[in-house]
Amino acid sequence: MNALAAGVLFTVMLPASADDTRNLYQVQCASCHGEDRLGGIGPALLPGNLSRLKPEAAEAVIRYGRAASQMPAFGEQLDDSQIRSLAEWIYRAPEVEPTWGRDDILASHEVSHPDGSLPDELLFDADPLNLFIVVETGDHHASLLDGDTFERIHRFETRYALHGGPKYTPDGRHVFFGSRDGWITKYDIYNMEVVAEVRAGINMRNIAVSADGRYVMAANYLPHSLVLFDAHNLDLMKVYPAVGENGESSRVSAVYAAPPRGSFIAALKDIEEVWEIPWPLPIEPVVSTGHMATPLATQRSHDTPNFRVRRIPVPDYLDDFFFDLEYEHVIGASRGGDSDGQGGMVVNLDSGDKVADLPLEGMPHLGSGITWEHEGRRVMATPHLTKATVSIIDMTDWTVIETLETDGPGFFMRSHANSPYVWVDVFFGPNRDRVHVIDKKSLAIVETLIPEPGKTAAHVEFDRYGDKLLLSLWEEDGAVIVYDGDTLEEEQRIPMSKPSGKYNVWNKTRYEEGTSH
Ligand code: DHE
Repeated sequence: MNALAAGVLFTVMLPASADDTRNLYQVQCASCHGEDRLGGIGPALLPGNLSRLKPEAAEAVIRYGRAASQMPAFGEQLDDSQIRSLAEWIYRAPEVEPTWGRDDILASHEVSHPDGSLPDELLFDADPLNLFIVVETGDHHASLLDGDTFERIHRFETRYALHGGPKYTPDGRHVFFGSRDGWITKYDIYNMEVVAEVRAGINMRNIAVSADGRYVMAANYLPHSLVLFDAHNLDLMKVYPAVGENGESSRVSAVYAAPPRGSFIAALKDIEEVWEIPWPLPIEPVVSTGHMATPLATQRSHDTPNFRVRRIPVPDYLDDFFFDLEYEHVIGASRGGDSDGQGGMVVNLDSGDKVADLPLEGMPHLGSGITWEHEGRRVMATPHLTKATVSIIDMTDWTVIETLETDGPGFFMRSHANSPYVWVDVFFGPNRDRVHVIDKKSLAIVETLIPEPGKTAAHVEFDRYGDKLLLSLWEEDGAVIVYDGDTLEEEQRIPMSKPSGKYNVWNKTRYEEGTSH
């Protein structure tokens, strides 16, 4: 071996020093995971957040990237020793243990327009129940669109890296945004003003708003907590440390409002428990369409005091989940910690019993599942994050009745009660520019659209009538495309900066079939 080759070999084998690794982390990882590993667009990289990920699996994620996330593969850029040292680095205890408690939350709280201080009339002329909010992740803005004309009414700056669906109050006047770095922003749509903000955590998953619009719950990865706010001015009400019956603490996978139960439902990522937290029931139902028509007060099936946690033990961790229309069952999937999903299960939320296993390989993305009536039975469909299929499940007996082959793994599915079609994107792989249209009757793919060759097309949302729909060209110089829901013809393009999710006020506040809740 010549000296040069020996030198190269020596360099490769030499373990990186702490300073090298610190620098490497700052150059390669910090822009997404935060300079202090506290999270940003990517999750926090601290021992408490990595308890379900083995160090070998962390190396594999650095080398090959992570499916269904923005985490790219570094195998081409970094050599083995660099990857190993980075993987070791992220399991080291941080120099200063990050905390975000009551005092930090209170200190971050700002109310620019106290509840009731702004006029009650809209400042623009549009149907307030057919508006869309479009989140533009490219330059951290949101656009307010008229759902009848598709004119942009307003464009405004948001917090950095919003994630998950913004949540509306039932009257559609206010919307709450959640950012990955823990900020909750309350925005008055009628007056087009931010009215209050608070930081609930360091690394937040999502937020939920109670069906009466009076409470906001935030789910955090870091710290391990749920945080309850009064929705009027985002005043802090309660911090729930996410600690299981066994004393171990956990990240919170996500929290959702379950209107027919009058409660928040949260799944814990590192503990085999689901939590139910009831809010005080109003006398009358707030929303009176579809499955929401039954008076709420008659529906609570247990007597847990308001805002107290009811623990529901489950047979596996729940990373991703979905509910049936009555919110009687949670349909959950564990991602197995090491990235490949093992399948799903159905758990009765009252008894806590597992009622079915779902044979769904390839990481079903249940969070974007949707349901519709098919031949007198309710079915649900879910894309898979690591497999080019869509699974359709009969919700009466939980059997898989159809598996559709797609052009690549998908992320989001969407429909509307008035639409004959279901839309599913191809989010991963070489066919990211394609979107499939599935016929709800024949359960077959009837059309594959390529709105712009080579550009990612993803995430659909219908208008309140199910007539038109919006599709994102998910690029920095992207656009939202308006389609006719029946002819599937493109009608209009509205330029946007990496538009991600789109959220129609009517569909969200009425918990319309076919959309995310
Ligand atoms: Fe999301 C919703 C979890 C990665 C864009 N995503 C959600 C929700 C959860 C979730 C639990 C429901 C929250 C809600 O609406 O209240 N997302 C996860 C993950 O675990 C995952 C796979 C890894 C992670 O890093 O968190 C993940 N998500 C992404 C992305 O990489 C996406 C494509 C880009 C981004 O902005 O980070 C992304 N997620 C979205 C969007 C929604 C969402 C646009 C809302 C969809 C809707 O229609 O309601």
